[in-house]
Amino acid sequence: DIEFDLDPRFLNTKYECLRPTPLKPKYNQSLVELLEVIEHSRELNGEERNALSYRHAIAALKAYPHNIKSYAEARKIIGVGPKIGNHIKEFLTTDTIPEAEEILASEKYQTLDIFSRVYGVGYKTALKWYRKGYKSIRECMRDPYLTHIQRLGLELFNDFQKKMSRQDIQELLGILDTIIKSIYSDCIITPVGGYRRGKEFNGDLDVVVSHPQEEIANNLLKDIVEKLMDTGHLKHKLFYARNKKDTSSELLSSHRNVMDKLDKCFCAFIQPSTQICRQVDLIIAPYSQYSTAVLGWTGSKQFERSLRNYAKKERNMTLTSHGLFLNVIPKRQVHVTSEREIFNILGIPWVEPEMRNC
Ligand code: 8DG
Ligand code: MN
Ligand code: MN
Repeated sequence: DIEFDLDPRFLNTKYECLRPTPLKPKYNQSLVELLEVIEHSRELNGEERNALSYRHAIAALKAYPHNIKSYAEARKIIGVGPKIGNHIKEFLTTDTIPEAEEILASEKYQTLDIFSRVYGVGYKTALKWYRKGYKSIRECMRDPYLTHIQRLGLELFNDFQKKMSRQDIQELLGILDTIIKSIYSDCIITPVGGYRRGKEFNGDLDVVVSHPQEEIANNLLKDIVEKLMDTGHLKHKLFYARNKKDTSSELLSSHRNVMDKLDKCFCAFIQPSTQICRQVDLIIAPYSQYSTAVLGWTGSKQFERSLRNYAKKERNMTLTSHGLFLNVIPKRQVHVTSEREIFNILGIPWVEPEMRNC
């Protein structure tokens, strides 16, 4: 057995939020890439539980401080069980993982992978189209039973596939800043999602917008969307939801993995310099929910999941985009005003957004 001294945070946790995970792992990159293929294929087959165990192992390997050298070493990592351990063993001897190679070569995987990239299409629709024998986006477009949003997703597919550089994002942010502040100059506009985590190329732009005055924040989504339509930037509303501003009951409902109840509009937005249609996700947060909304929409999805699980299982608290709550009867809200405060209350060492890439 090889000697290694490791920060226990890298090994002894199933909570990704307890350790920093960089965007580009220094070690185990090709192993991670192969495991990601298997993980994605499980997702496309609707095997969410199985996909999740791959995601835990992948996250641990991304944060691991050197290349894995043996099966025994791999198995010491929480989240690496016998199955994934064996894949790692295969990788150590053959430099690849046969199952990942098979998946990559399979026509079913290649097709489902493409279909599932269409906005609004999950694995079920992708599988349905595959079973109808469709091989390309063009063939899907001839399906007679498309919903409005599926048709839109297919039409926007080419544009949405084009990744945005940080400069593209900055262009969009500049436009949003000007337009939103022309409505209310005191709006607070915070880019979140992959851009905030430092990603070089982004599939969309996620932005949380708030305003110190509650009444203004309540109607902000409608005001912004109208203005973006007037200026011609907003081409299509992909998803639009405004929620009743009733009191605590909605705030306290905290179904796992269900969309939060913040006002939001997912927009197809024309980027002036390229005329490419970009996805911009606008999220409106009341001022009192601003810090939890920013934390909740910064991601990564796996980081968010582990934060919520940690809050629940280790602290008897509920963390959502709406706030932090103590799970006592009746539920009690813990008022927070910054991300750092949330980490402090949860007793989690501060993790920079750039290190939340699990
Ligand atoms: P990408 O766009 O560059 O591909 O990466 P990303 O920015 O990490 O992914 P994203 O799909 O745009 O999602 C950004 C974050 O938003 C993600 O980490 C989790 C969060 N998020 C959703 N949907 C929902 C939701 O319904 N509720 C909450 N609370 N958060 C959500 O994507
Ligand atoms: Mn995003
Ligand atoms: Mn998004």
